[in-house]
Amino acid sequence: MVDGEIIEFLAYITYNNYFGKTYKTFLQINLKGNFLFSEIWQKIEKSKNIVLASHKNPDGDALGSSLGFFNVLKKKGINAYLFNVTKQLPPKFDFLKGYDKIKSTFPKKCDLLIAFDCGNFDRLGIERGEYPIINIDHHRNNSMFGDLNLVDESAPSSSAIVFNMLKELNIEIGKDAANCFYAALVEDTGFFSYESVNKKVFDIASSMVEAGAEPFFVAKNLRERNSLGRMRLTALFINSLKLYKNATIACGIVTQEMFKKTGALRSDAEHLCNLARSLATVELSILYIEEEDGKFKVSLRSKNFIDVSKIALRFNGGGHKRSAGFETTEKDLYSLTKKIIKASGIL
Ligand SMILES: [Mn+2]
Repeated sequence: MVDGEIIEFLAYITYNNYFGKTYKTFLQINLKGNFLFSEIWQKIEKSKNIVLASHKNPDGDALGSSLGFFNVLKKKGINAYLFNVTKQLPPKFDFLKGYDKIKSTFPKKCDLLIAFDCGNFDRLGIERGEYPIINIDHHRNNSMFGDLNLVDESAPSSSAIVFNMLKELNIEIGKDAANCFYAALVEDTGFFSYESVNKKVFDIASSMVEAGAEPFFVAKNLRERNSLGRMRLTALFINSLKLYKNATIACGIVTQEMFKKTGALRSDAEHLCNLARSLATVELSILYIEEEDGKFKVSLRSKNFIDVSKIALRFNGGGHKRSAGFETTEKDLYSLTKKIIKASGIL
């Protein structure tokens, strides 16, 4: 072999990452020793029409990780297109720089798609095109739909993975991006209250603040700007709650009619499943949201021991141990609830 010659081959790679577990990915390794991070960055530098995409009905992590990355690229003079299929984005995140640039139409030109916080390709809400895909995510059972998959289910947020990669690559982050990454982190950890929170999470939060993130600015914007519609929707949801199995299971619904009645937005329903779980006796919380097309989005939350990602997987969904979900065309919610309870193992 000639010195410096690059031999590329496809391999299944695992190696230790920041959070102590392993990345599993198919990627091309070359004998010069460039691994996933630099592989990703090289692809970005070679591409002309980069699309940054996140899952439909995006949460703070989906928006924060993609917007943060957008701001970093912008600082580097690299232009990217922000895409999310959802027409009405949650206004809660409108303080994040670049929010107003997110488009719900897929651009005509794309030679690289980067998916953020997306457990499988379907959640992007688009048809698969000819372009290569980089998949950056932390969901359990990620389907590894990318050509490069930076997937770490032990990471507290997708933004933590992105932030860590940028630090490793010595790329300047800046205040705007740091605020996006930090907002994503606090949203996905329930402001540092979930099971996933450990010293490393605080370390990464601290290093985001070092990079310019402003905790008070982010908290104020995320927590002190609720609409009256959201509060009224919460009231209707609480009235819909039913408890089963000695009040260890809570089940509630949000219908299209309830959205209309209260003027609440789709994103105003996102907190309700956690709210039902907060009842002292509840281990499993189930939330049905009726979508505009008549389908139901089913959200699942557990408190101590049920792995809801496994339940969601049975219904072709996914998520995390304590937070997961799926979509269904089933109209008989009573029998669906029975099936979920059966799958949960609480008898
Ligand atoms: Mn996430």
